[in-house]
Amino acid sequence: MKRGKFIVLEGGEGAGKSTQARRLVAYLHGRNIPAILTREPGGTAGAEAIRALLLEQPVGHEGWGMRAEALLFAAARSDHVEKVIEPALAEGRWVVCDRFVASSIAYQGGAGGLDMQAIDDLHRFGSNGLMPDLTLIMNVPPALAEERLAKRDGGLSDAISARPAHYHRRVAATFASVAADPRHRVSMIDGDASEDEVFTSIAKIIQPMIEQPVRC
Ligand code: T5A
Repeated sequence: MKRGKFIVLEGGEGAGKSTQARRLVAYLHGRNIPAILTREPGGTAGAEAIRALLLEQPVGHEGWGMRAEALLFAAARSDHVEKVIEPALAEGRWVVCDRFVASSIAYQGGAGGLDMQAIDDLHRFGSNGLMPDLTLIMNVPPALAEERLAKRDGGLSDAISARPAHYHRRVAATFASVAADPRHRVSMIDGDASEDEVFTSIAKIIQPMIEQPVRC
């Protein structure tokens, strides 16, 4: 059985990741490529429960410390990789995932101040160091992302997206440095265009992966 491809969409909140991830799976299905759409944190019942712990802000909860936050993301990822991502890849299906380990590097590492080696070590322990075949980092100006999210969510935010602008500037700067790391196999995508135009850029990047024989 040929192993499937693992494609991750990354970037700041409101960059258009979920929109393009859905389109990508539909595009693959249209080419008779078996593919699943999943997300982080989440993708299994347990990881979705951890997502709620991380992102919802119950009254009286003082928030997680950065180390606890990194551990919770890594635990959710471990469950997701073991139960969903690895089995799908092994069965020859492509996996399109909305966020993965680069988000931990950007949010808990670069912006949260944790040691990058610790994030790598958690990933190696929790998820056998699984890396995507391709990471698409979607880049949009912060003001545009805010405008899109205000339109969609009416100003509501979660525990992480509500952090101050300087935190999100560090997230963006760290994503830019992830792009230079060959382990992530990054293509940068300009998200400041219509949904169709953005998807055309993504399809151009994906096309050679479809034409190449899938890695064994
Ligand atoms: N996190 C996550 C960590 O800190 N560490 C980790 O390890 C991980 C995995 C997850 C949060 O957790 C953090 C990061 C996050 O803060 P989430 O729900 O996955 O939360 O993340 P968000 O990025 O907040 O997801 P969003 O759904 O808000 O953003 P998307 O997916 O980038 O944007 P999307 O596609 O939903 O689009 C937003 C709106 O814009 C419109 C859409 O229709 C939608 O209304 N839109 C466009 N409008 C015009 N032109 C385009 N090209 C458009 N594309 C989309």
